[in-house]
Amino acid sequence: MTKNWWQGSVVYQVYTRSYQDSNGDGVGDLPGLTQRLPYIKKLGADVIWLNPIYKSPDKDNGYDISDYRSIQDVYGSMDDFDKMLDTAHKDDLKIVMDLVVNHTSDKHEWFEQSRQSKDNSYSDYYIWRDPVDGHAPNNWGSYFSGPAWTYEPKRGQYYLHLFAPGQPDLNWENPKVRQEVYSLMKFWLDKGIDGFRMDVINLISKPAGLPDAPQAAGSSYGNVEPLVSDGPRLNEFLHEMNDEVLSKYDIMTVGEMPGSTPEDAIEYTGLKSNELNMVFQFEHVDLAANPDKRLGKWNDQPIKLVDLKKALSRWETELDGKGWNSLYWNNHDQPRAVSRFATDNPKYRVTAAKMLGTTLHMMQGTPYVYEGEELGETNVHYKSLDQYEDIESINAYHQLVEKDKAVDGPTMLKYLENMSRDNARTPMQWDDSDNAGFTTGRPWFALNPNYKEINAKSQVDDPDSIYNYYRQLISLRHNSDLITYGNYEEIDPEDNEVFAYRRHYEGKTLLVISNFTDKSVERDYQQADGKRLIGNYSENQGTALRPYETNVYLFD
Ligand code: TEU
Repeated sequence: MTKNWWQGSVVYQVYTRSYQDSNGDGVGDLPGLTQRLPYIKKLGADVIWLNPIYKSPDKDNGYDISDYRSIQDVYGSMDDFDKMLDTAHKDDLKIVMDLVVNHTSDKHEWFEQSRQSKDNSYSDYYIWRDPVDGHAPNNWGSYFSGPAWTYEPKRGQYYLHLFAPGQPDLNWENPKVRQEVYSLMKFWLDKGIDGFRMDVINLISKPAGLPDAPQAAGSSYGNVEPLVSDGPRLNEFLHEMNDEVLSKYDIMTVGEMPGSTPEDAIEYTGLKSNELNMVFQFEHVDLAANPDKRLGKWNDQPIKLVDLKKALSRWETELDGKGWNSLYWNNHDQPRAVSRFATDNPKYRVTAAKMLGTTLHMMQGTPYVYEGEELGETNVHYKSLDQYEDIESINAYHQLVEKDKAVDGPTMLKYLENMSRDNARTPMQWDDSDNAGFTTGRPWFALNPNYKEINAKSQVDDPDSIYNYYRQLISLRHNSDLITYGNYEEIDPEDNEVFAYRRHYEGKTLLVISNFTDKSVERDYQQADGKRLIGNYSENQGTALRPYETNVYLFD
């Protein structure tokens, strides 16, 4: 197995605006992140993935970029960025930036020009179509509700935006667009960054003819994802990007690929594919989608363990030796791990958070820890719409409750409580002082009130904390080729209480056993013959598994 630095690495994701404010304006910033690098280093992370910090009108918290070569004022200056990068590198921490090139902001100069007319040098940088019978060119719906087309009277045409109207899709069929993207990538790579997380990169190649999408009865629009993900020229575009840019640097790339399958991922990340290094797949986080197709991800149902095991095991086995996987429970788009996949009941939260960390970090792939996950931070459990700030959540409420009348308000609020991206975007909980030490000003977004109990200060020096348990998990990976490169063998796929699997490498075997329930259960996998490496109870009890108990055993 070819060994690359990013295969043995652990990535820590920083949502800068919610991480650490240094100047009291209530928004996290780069000098604040620089102050907190020692905390990330002590955790044991090797790489930091930064969500977008480029100039942006912030219609989608930075995923609508108006200038790719400058820093959003609220995060600081380019000098602050350079200082952060230099400090990180001195700490042997790598920095991966977020590349958002499926779309730009509608305030980007390219779009400002493109929308003026059909015959200027930027006219063809975006996806424009004539009206059909006075309406949008097809039935596509936006990921953020509403239509995926907006009419521009200056051109007498509609432009495509798979996300908000303020996020027009770039036209990747245009070679000039591709060269612009490669140029901006080189700008950042030549500054010394260590790679890119590529936002919805599998959506950049649109299907020929832009045909109508499947439309659920009662839905106002068609569901684009099956149609636009993994389009006809994606491999060609990624290959060209690799030839012209990626292959020239020793970097890490991870493609965010909603809707991709392991077969797709092997095409893009195949160890000989010369495209990307790994992907963020969505199979496990898209589980428990609402049976009512109009409601998509919005639901309040727990995920069945057998379904979770099937999704994660499929990616473990099908990529083994062929491609490389990313391992994550949550990020800035997903609810908090312990609330979603286990429990945030105070009686079990700590034990459950350690169990989830173990289950994921002992798998094959590069693990990603989302800020606060290492503390066992929980969903924020909002009860009213005006507490939310996320465009996706707010738009979904208005579309599904008021326009489509697909669900009543109280039910949709329960779905938001369970699934909203805002659960992950409350400011980082550093200590139990005002605003959890995140800011001395008014925070841009309210903190989770439980910061008094759940915060870094109470955990960093506590050997039994979730933070120090994650440190042990990361250290185990750093010192074990078995964990990093071993293959994966699931045990009892139909067991809906316990997630157990083995890893094998060069004659050694790892056995991981996790009880996903609040009950005590019995399971005998001959663990008595192994050496216990780590577990979330002070000692194991043979075949007995207490609520949310996890243990890892080595057989060598
Ligand atoms: O997310 C892409 C994406 O698919 C999300 O819409 C995700 O499916 C959904 O939010 C899950 O509930 C990326 C970024 O991670 C996200 O923050 C951006 O809003 C989006 O692209 C547009 O750039």
